[in-house]
Amino acid sequence: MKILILNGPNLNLLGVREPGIYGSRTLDDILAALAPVAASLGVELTCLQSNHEGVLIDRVHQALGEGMDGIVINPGGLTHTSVALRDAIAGVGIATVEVHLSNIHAREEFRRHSMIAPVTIGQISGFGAQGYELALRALVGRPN
Ligand code: CA2
Repeated sequence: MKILILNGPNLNLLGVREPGIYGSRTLDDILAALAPVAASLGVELTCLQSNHEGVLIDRVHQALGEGMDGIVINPGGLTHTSVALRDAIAGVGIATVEVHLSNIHAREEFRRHSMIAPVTIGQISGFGAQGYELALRALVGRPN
């Protein structure tokens, strides 16, 4: 299986600022910890973080041509605003799991709504870095 791990705007700041909300691990730390899990599941990971909506959308489109089997995405703030990213995920039809480090349903009102969730197979929110591993296992283990 080939799975794309996408991280959206500002997630490059993980571990550098706001450790109280998002933890003290950097995105590189989180992705490095995911590598042995992926290997044990026989999954090939491709990872991208971008602060640009269009770059994320282009990467989702590219995933279709590459025959990706699934996408794990933390869309960052685009979660709550991006019709375009939602349309891209719906358009390619690749099974996608949405991940959030924090519990978006326990935070400000504007974070409680996700534009992305309705076009995913599920959302994992509030389990910190472990959420990426849970998402990976959910994609690999999902019934066809
Ligand atoms: O909880 C999550 O994973 C979020 O996707 C993180 C986004 C936020 O807009 C979503 O509502 C929930 C923010 C990512 C920004 O991460 C930072 C990390 C360190 C310092 C500043 C921002």
